Amino acid sequence: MDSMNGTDHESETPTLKIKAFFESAPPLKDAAEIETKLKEFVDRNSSSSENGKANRVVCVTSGGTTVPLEKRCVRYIDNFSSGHRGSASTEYFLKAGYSVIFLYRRGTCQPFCRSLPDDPLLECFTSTDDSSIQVDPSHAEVVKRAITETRSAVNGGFLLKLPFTTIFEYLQILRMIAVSLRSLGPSAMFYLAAAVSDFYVPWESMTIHKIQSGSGPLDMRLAQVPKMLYVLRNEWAPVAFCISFKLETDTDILLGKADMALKKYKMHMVVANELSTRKEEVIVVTEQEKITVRRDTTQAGADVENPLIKLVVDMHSAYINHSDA
Ligand code: 9Z3
Repeated sequence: MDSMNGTDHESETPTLKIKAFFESAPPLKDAAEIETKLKEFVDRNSSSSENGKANRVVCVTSGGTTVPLEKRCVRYIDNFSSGHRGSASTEYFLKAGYSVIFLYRRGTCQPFCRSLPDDPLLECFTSTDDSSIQVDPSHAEVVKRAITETRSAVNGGFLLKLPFTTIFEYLQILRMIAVSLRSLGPSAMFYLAAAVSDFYVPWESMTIHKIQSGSGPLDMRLAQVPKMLYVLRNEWAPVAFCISFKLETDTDILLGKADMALKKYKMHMVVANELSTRKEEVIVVTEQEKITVRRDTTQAGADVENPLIKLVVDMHSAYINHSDA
């Protein structure tokens, strides 16, 4: 498969590359519904603050994007992410008074559901003789928390959950969110924990039907996904506070790559993490400093997202104060 229909995308600006990406992407089926939900959410958070300032709103992205190999997709390439980072962070942001747009990969970990077993329906509930359903007492507390906290956040208008599966859906919804959060100025934040594919098969060069194995080994050339961090900062939401994540498996290159992302995409903060230690520690990279954030190992069940979100909230406060001045 050839890169972007043979056009010379290396010589194009990131803006042109992203334009080509969106023009060729299959349109979202539920775009109008997402638009309505976003409008309601943003209106509510623009007008509900007591001090006349907009509420703080963060878009948390979570889970990995898929890259379909066929239009009638049987096979796809996936990026690893359980969604734990995004869902845990969402809980702490809500606790800190933020409203959250949770852009998540279908089927990955959800806020307030992290303590549920793998198969909650079968493991937490029992069907009694009179055919009513009961929660198994050993799971009652986690089930209750999952239901009450989620409903309270969603019904209160503090949590909007939007699912994606493919890279095409992810980037189109992210753009819609960014544009709709513009009116909130520096009170808006992007916390981009989703694992986003760097390579994809452009829709127009993708085969319709399932690729056949009969013709031997498969040769495939993937196009580069245009760096949406660039357009996010420069066009979609230039005033929002932006945090991206950098994931590597080789610690020797991790900080160098995080530094590069910080400068190249003008991020306010890059959270560097290594795959095997990501639940223990992360390194927050800013223009001024590098701060290692660790999970409190003396506390049972403590996670790294708790201190991380405290730091992020402080830095966002400083950013808002600086913008006001
Ligand atoms: C991360 O680095 C996240 O922290 C993890 C979280 C995906 C490792 P889990 O969901 O894991 O808790 O299991 N996310 C960003 C990964 C990524 O794709 N970053 C891009 C890159 O490294 C930049 S957008 O190039």
